[in-house]
Amino acid sequence: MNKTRFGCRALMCLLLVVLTSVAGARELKLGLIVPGSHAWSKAAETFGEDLEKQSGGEYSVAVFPAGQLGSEAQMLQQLQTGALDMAFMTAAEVANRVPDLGALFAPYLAENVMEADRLLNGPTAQALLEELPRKAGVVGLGYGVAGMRLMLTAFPAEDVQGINDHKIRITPFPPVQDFYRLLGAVSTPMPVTDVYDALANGQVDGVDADLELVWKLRLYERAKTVLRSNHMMFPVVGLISARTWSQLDQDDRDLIRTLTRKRLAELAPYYQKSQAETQAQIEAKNVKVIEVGLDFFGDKLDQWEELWMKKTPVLGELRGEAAEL
Ligand code: 3HB
Repeated sequence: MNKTRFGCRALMCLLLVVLTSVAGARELKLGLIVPGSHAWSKAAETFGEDLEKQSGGEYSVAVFPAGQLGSEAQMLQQLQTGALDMAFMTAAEVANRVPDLGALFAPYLAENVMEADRLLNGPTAQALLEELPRKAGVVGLGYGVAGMRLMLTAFPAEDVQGINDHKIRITPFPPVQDFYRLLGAVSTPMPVTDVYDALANGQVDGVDADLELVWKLRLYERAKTVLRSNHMMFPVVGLISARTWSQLDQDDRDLIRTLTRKRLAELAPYYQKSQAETQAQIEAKNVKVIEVGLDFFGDKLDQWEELWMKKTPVLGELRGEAAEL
C-alpha cells in the first residue's frame, strides 16, 4: 500500500469512528422544579457528568432546573409522552398519581434526614416505586431527600393556634393540604418557583418549606420567624420516562439506575452536614429560629394519622419500619 492510500484509509477510519460516536451519542433531557443552586440540581449535574464519563460518551445529560420545562405536573406529562427523558421530582407531585406515596409525608415518620433516607431505602418505600410505570408511565430509579420541613412565618407564631386563619403556602398535594386544614390555616398551594413573590405581595404570610429554600430563595427577606419543626420528610424521586426506558438495553438501564441512586443517596448526608450552617446563615439575617417538636401540634397529629390510616395501608407498614430504625 502506498503512503497516500494508507493515509486515506486512516482518515476514513477516523471519520467512521467520529460519525458512529456522534450518531450513537444520546442526550437525555432532565428537568427539575428547583433552582440551579439547589442540591437536587447539583445532584442532577453530577449524575450527568458521571453518565457521560462512564458510558464513554454514549450518553450526555442536559439539565433544565427552575421549572424551565414547566410545572412538575407538566413535566410528568412530558415524561409520559417521552418528550422529557428524566426528572428529579418531588415525591409530592408523584403522589398526585400514586396516592400511597402520600404516606411518606406522615408527620414525624422520620426524625431526621438520615432516618428518612433509611426508610426510603426500606422495603415499603421501594415497593412503591414498582407502581410508577403502571400508574404514572414513568420508572422510579430511586429516592433522595430534601431538608426536613419547617414553617416560615411573616407573623409571630408562638403556638399552633397562632397559625389559625393564616394563608400558608403549601406544596400542592393532599397530605400537606390535610395537615394545614387540620391546623386551621388557609392553605395556598403553589410551586416553589412562585413562593418568593407570593410572600412579597402578601398572597401568603407563611410558607411550608425547608432551610435550603429559606436561604437559597432569600425567603428570609420577607418573613422573620422559622418554626423549625422538622415535621415531615420531603423525598425526591429520580424518574425516567417509561418510553425512554423501553429503548435502553439492560446494561444502560443498570448504569443509569446505579448512577442516579448514587447521587440521590448523597443528599441525606449533605443536608445532615450543612443544616446547622444554613440555619446560622438565616439567623444572621435577623430571622428568629424557634425549635418546636411534636407537642407544638397538640392533637392535630392524631387527627392526621386517623385520616391517613383510612386512606392507605402503606402508612401502617411505614410506621412499623420506622419503629425499627
Ligand atoms: C417545595 O417546598 O415544594 C420543595 C422544596 C424543596 C425541593 C422541591 C420542592 O427543597
